[in-house]
Amino acid sequence: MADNEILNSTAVDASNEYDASEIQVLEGLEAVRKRPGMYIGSTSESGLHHLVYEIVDNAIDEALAGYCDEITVTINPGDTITVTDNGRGIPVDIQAQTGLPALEVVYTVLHAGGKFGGGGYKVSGGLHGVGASVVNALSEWLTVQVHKNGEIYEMKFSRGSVTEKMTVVGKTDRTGTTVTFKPDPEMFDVTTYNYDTIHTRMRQQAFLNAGLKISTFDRREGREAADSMYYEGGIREYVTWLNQNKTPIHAGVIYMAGQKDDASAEVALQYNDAYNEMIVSFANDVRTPEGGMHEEGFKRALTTVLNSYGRKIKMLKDDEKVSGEDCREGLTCVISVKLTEAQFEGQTKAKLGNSEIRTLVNNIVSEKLDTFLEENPQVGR
Ligand code: 1YM
Repeated sequence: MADNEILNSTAVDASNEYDASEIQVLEGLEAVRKRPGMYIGSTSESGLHHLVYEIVDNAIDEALAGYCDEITVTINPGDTITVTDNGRGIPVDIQAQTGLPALEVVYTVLHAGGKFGGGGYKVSGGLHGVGASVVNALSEWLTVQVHKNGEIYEMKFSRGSVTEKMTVVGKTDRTGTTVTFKPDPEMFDVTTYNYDTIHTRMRQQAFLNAGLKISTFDRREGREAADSMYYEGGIREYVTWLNQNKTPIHAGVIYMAGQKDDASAEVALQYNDAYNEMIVSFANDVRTPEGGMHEEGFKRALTTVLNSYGRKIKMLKDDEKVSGEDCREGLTCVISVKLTEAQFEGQTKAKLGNSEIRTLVNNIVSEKLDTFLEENPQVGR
């Protein structure tokens, strides 16, 4: 067959919508396997762990939507991973556009997460935020079980392709999603998971999502471990935990929160008797080690409020000014903001660029910290 005939025959197939979407799916996931680093950052240990976080992010989104309060992450023998949640379960109904179960679309179409199925949007999300289909493309095999409508639905994949269509495999009286996958050794330099890395990350996610219980398990022989993280107080408890080996100079953690339009922000802080400052900031549950607008808004408000309070209680003379740095001496602070269109900037995307967040955090801290100092004068002195 001449080249143009191949092109023509493809064109004929493409006139059939189902075939056309199937070709796009395969091309999409093939692109992931060709350049995995573009989707998960790297194919080293960090990329391997990123697979877990992508699946967990979907469960956390379900928690943020208010339908899930328990997530488990298990390293199984053979370094496969199981993630479960007790949310609504990924939709299993047939999508009009594709004629396929939504579950299949979520796991086979690049960037499918959350754009359909009821106007939801992805709030949590890793640096690359690419979702379930990328994990699927980079897994030797992957199985999803959905508990929904009283039935257990199951579907299986290998390297992104469907190996078993969705079927009902049993009855259930609960709802939720369970995903088990084996990272493809053809794709990764290492395939051994580090329990501490996963445990640490999940503890951080539990601190950032108050009231969400996340449990981690290591079921590999000789390395058995189990941990359960649940923080009613969210980032307040994060600050207490960060200060555990320090000496706080006031009782209790100061907590401030607020929201405007689609964005929300919360700040927790406590001073200790050390000299260094520790500000740990997040946007959509993603760490922003280089700070950005949320940290700028916080620092500006903290300096302004402490200076005006100092003048008010005559600790400072009218012409005296305490520098921003001095205001942050001994400070331990966690800032967490959630917004729809986070702009991560800088070479390593480690900085939040949305300027409306600077205003939001500045307003919250200006207003609430001032009120706090008025009500707790002993803390200010
Ligand atoms: C262990 C991994 O993926 N949980 C999960 C995912 C979804 C839902 C619930 C869900 C979302 C929506 C409606 C909605 C997803 N659904 C989709 C899509 N856990 C895990 N739990 N009903 C259920 O967003 O409206 C993508 S992820 F797109 F199909 F809706």
